[in-house]
Amino acid sequence: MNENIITIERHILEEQRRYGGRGDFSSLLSQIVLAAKVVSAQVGQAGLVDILGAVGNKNIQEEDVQKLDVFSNEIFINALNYIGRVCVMASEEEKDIILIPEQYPKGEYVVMFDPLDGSSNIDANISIGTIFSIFRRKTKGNGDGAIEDCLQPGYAQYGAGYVIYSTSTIFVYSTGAGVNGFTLDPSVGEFVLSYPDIKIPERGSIYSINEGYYNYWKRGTREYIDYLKSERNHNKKPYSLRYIGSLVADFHRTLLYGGIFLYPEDLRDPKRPAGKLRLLYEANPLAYVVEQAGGSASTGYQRILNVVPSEIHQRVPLIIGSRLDVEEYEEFAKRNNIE
Ligand code: AHM
Ligand code: MG
Repeated sequence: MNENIITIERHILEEQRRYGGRGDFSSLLSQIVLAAKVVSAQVGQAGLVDILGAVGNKNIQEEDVQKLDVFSNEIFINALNYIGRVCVMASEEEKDIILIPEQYPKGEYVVMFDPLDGSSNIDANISIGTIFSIFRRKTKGNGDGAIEDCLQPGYAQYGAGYVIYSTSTIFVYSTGAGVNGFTLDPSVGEFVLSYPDIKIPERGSIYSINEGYYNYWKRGTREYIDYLKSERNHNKKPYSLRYIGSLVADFHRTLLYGGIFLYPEDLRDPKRPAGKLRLLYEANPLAYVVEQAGGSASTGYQRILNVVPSEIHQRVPLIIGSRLDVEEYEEFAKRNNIE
């Protein structure tokens, strides 16, 4: 094998050597990689579901065909629950925290994930993704973890990343020493380093937001988007709009090309003023990655990683991307509460 090829397993091992340790964190990451490969294989088959059997029906082998987000959720739970490295998990797909079954040992780490984000896009063959976030436990001992292990602020993350299932499957992660991206080589079933040490440009020229909600946005957000579309902005020409509506895909483009992604608070639904995205499974891990790449993530008023969660499915406005673009939005957000 060519010694210049860096597989993700080799990368995980080299990081472990650099930091020392018993390899618990490495084996946890390796299980996440394994789950991502299984989900990737299944996502690749998604277009055949209509031919082999519709969701909720039996497929041609008379097996139940599961919805892909339910399937992915189970894959991630099953990959992590028996390895003895995790004490509790939380998933966007599950109402309550997920405890490790009694028969398995409990470990030091807490894992939170969105197993298949953007799954409503599957039928249109649009990219979707998995997002994950890892903390160390706060509760003492080596028994079950608890909700307080899950409700830690994002700056305490030990590692985070995402997988994008697209023309290729790409695994991007950070453990606090930069961000690296790996592309799955399906012929050998390995992720190989393809985007070493990713850095996001300081400023971009693309904005990404669901502009259909313009009339529900607060004043600062409306004025900011008007400004980006004008020639008054820093680039002296209108920003381009790109919105896939699949967070991992919109984020991945923003990370590579620079610019800003926004899912701001809006006045659509008084019961849901903080937008749509979830702090624990979406905002925190992506905020960790973007900061490791030199970018920023904000609610508009504070750094995402400083938000102290009060419940596991908490929503939060997410403004994320190039540092100077996010800082500029924060200036406009000061006018958000002016009618
Ligand atoms: P999901 O978790 O139900 O899949 O929804 C999250 C998705 C994100 O991928 C995307 O950024 C957002 O919903 C798009 O929402 P909207 O259609 O309101 O623009
Ligand atoms: Mg989601």
